[in-house]
Amino acid sequence: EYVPLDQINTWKQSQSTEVTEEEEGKDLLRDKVSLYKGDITILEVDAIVNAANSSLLGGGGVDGCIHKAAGSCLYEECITLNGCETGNAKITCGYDLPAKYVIHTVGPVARGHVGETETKDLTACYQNSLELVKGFGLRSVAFPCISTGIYGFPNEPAANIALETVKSWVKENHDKIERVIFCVFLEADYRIYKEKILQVFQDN
Ligand code: AR6
Repeated sequence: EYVPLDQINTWKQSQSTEVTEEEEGKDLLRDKVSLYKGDITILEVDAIVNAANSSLLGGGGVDGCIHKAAGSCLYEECITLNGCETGNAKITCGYDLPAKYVIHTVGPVARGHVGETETKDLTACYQNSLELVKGFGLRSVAFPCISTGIYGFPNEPAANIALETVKSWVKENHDKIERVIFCVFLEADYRIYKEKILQVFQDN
């Protein structure tokens, strides 16, 4: 029922292209990223990221799924966090989830508009979540497409921000992270990520 990390292909593994001689033995960025389509709550990773709201007390979308799968102890711990500002992130235990931790981040309410503030806030969600991963000594993390559901951030620019922000961070923190999984839920996002991940992670 659960999907362990070693069953999630890295982006390099899922590419059909052969590894060139030049690449052989090199620690490439695309060894550290995966594109996974499906339910984030079944991933057996160190942490999954929740696209929460500022109350951190649950809601619909992926937030609702995570609270349902984690059980009421997650809600009890979330009460003690006193909410979270847009762009920030807070960590809790994973409880009944296969993931050890949940990182709750609050994406911008975009309603179709991508301006400076929305871009800055969504970037901060990915950065601050990754900083928590590092701070807690975690090695694997899965992200949903933050803000692109109920909060209405357009899918393509959101994917660009997710991929570019993760790429820069992984580059700078290479030894701190083993795997970042982009967990998409919708076919439309899968197609967008599949195309862009190739461009963004093609070379180091
Ligand atoms: N696993 C992975 N991704 C999922 C899952 C799942 N089980 N379920 C939905 N998604 P959304 P937001 C995808 O709306 O836009 C909540 O009420 C979904 O298809 O969950 O940041 C919170 O409490 C979409 O691609 O989050 C907030 O009030 C992505 O997750 C508000 O919604 C994000 O969609 C946050 O809105």
